[in-house]
Amino acid sequence: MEILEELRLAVENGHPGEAGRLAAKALDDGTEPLQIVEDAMMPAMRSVGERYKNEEADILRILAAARSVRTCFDLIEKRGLPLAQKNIGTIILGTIEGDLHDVGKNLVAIMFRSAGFKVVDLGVDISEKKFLKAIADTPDVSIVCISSLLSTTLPEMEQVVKALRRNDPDRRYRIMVGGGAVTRQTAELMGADAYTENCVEAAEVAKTFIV
Ligand code: B12
Repeated sequence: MEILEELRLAVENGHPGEAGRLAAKALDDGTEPLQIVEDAMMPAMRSVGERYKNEEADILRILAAARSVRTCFDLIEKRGLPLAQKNIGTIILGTIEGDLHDVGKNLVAIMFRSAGFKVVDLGVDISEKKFLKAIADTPDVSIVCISSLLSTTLPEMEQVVKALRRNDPDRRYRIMVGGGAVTRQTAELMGADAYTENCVEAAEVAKTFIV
C-alpha cells in the first residue's frame, strides 16, 4: 500500500504512534509536508468527521484521530519544515469566554496553517476585550474565528460578533464561527460571514475570503 494511504488509515483509525512513524518515513522519502497534509491528514479527518456525524464513530475515535494529526504536525515542525509554501493571510482564532473546549479549535488551527495561513491562536475563554485587543495588535488580520461548544456561551458569542462588526466599519476582516454549539442558522442570525461544520471546510471557506 502506498505510504500516504497507510498514513491516512493510521490517522483515521486513531493510532498516533503508527501515524508518527509513517509520517517520518514519508518525510525521509522526500514527500512534501503539504502533500502529507492534503493527501493523508485532511481526507482522514474529513472521513472521521463524516462517520462521527453518521454515528458510525464515537468521540474517542475523533480524539484519537486528532492526537494522530497533532503527532504528525509536531514532527513536521520539529524538523523545521515549512508546512505551506507561502503566507496567504492572517487569522485570529479563539474559543469564546466561558468555554474551555479546545480540541476542535486546535484542529481548525492546524488546517488553517496547512492551507497557508498565519494563525494567532488566542486559546480558550476569550472575552470580547481580548478579541478586540488581538485585532488591534494584528494590523494584517484577514479573518477572525470564534469557536463555541457550550450553548450557554452563544449569547456571548453573538455579543462578540456584534462588537467585532462595530469595530470594523470598512470590513477589513471577515468573521467565521463554528464548534458544536453553533449552527448555520445561529451563525447567520449573529451576523457572522461564515460557519462551517468541520475543520476541513473551514480552511476551504477561509481561502475564498482571500483575494
Ligand atoms: C471533550 C469534551 C470535554 C472536555 C474538553 C477538553 C478540551 N481540552 O477540549 C472537558 C472534559 C474538559 C469538558 C468539559 C465540559 N463540558 Co464538554 N464535551 C466534550 C465532548 C465529549 C467532545 C468535544 C470535542 O472535543 N469534540 C471533537 C471536536 C473535534 O469537535 P468540535 O469541537 O465540534 O470541532 C469541530 C467542528 O465543530 C469545527 N469547529 C470547531 N471550532 C470551530 C471554529 C470555527 C471558526 C469553525 C469555522 C469551525 C470550528 O471543526 C472541528 C473539527 O472538525 C463533547 C461531546 C460531543 N459529543 O461533542 C462535550 C460537550 C461539548 N461538553 C458539554 C458540557 C456541558 C461540558 C461541561 C459544562 C461539563 C460540566 N458539567 O463540567 C464542561 C464545560 C467546561 C467549560 N467551561 O468549557 C456539553 C455541551 C452541551 C451544550 N450544548 O451546551 C457536550 C456537548 C456534552 C453533552 N452532550 O452534554 N468537555
